[in-house]
Amino acid sequence: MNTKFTNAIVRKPCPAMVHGITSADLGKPDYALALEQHTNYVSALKECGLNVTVLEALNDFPDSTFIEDVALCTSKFALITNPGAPERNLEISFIREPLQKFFSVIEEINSPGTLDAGDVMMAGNDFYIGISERTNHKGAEHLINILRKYGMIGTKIPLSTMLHLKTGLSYLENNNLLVSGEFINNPAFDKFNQIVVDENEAYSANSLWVNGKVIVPKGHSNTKVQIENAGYTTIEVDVSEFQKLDGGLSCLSLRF
Ligand code: CIR
Repeated sequence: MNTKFTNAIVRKPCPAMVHGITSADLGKPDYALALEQHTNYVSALKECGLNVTVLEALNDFPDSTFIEDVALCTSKFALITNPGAPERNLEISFIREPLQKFFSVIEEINSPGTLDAGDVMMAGNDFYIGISERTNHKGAEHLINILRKYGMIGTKIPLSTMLHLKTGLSYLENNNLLVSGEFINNPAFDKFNQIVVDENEAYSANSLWVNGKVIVPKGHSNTKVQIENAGYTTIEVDVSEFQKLDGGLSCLSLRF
């Protein structure tokens, strides 16, 4: 099955993003620069052929621009998650309506299960689900049961240091997987052709395949060259202000 995306949903960053959750120690984001970078990110998605719906900023939710965490979009259904960080949990109230424009079936994860979709990596009909500080076993098992209804498979991957599964892994289609840190040599990923990300470019393990092109965070030339050597065209986008909040390229959109 060849994946092809036609749409993306993004949410503009809000001024309160400077108070977002972070472990990065890279300083506070510059809001004006973040807005500019977000615009460039949207342009890159359009360059990959996507129609992009840009949702208004949610001023009460500093991390709401990381829209990937609140929903999972598959070829058969959309799912509203139950984010594991209490200060982010209510972001889900604002995603149902935009999803309803595109999906007739919307599933959801309920408490006590928690799930951030940054912990979910789709590889065709196989979904890998990180067990993290945000996603618990109950949330992952609930998702696995939902996937099964649609003929899809979910596998749990326990995390030890990463925030989210996709902090350290990106599926580039064609059986190619970008891997870093704790995921290197994990037997769960043996079947993939692995592109191992240099430790000093670890942030670029979150790169983004969209319709044959790969968006790479600016300043990670080694990863960029490795991805190009694997046969992809790359697009560089600077997302430094989002990195300051532990967010990467995939976190900034839903693609389907
Ligand atoms: C958070 O801690 O929730 C945000 N500051 C960053 C979320 C990044 N999202 C992702 O990796 N999918």
